[in-house]
Amino acid sequence: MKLLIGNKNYSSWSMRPWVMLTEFGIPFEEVLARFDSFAPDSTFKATVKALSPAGKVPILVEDDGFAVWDTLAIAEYVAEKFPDQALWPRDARRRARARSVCAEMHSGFGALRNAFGMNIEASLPEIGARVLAQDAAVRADLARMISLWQEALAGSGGPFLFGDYSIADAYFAPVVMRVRTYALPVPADLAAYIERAVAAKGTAAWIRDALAEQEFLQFEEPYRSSRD
Ligand SMILES: N[C@@H](CCC(=O)N[C@@H](CS)C(=O)NCC(=O)O)C(=O)O
Repeated sequence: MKLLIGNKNYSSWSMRPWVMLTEFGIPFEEVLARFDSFAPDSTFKATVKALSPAGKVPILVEDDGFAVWDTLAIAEYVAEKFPDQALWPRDARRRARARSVCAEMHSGFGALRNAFGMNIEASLPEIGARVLAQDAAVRADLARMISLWQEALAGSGGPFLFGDYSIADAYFAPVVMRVRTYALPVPADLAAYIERAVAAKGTAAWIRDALAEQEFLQFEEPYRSSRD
């Protein structure tokens, strides 16, 4: 299997399946479709559209060329392909909840995602404070995120959202990155989860690679004109 991804510092959607596959030790070959731009004539679009008409990363490609795109579809496909691995929680109700929060993440949190693009290398606490002070929709998204995490952890007893590491933790890994970059305030009881999430094998490996990229992409950087 190949996984087509974007730049690790910036590509939050790519991060999810990469972290999931790595965390569960599922072998795959990583293929980088570097972000030059998202314009129709960009190299990125040409590379990606050759595999999926949707034109976005991530894309999972089987050895015979069969492609699956869109993060949730990839997660479900891999979970079905490797049934011996508990990618989703084994318990039916926990699994349903894990799917609920992944779907909520997939289609929601637009204000938070727009205001705080993933940017693993950057440290922008002043932007975090300013946007939160000015934007009620972002505050509401953050409040919902906090209660979602707290409820999941209280229900499962941890150490991850639904007990053992699952797709849900991979799904929220890019949000954990944003909490760090923008120093978003989270209650003390979530700090330990964030530490565990950052230290988890897949996420730690992604962060290491993201920091090694050393690439500044202006079109992904609303708040900076260079790396500091
Ligand atoms: N719903 C898609 C979203 C994927 C997505 O938006 N990926 C971004 C990179 S993080 C992308 O390829 N953007 C290109 C574009 O918007 O043209 C998924 O879950 O995979």
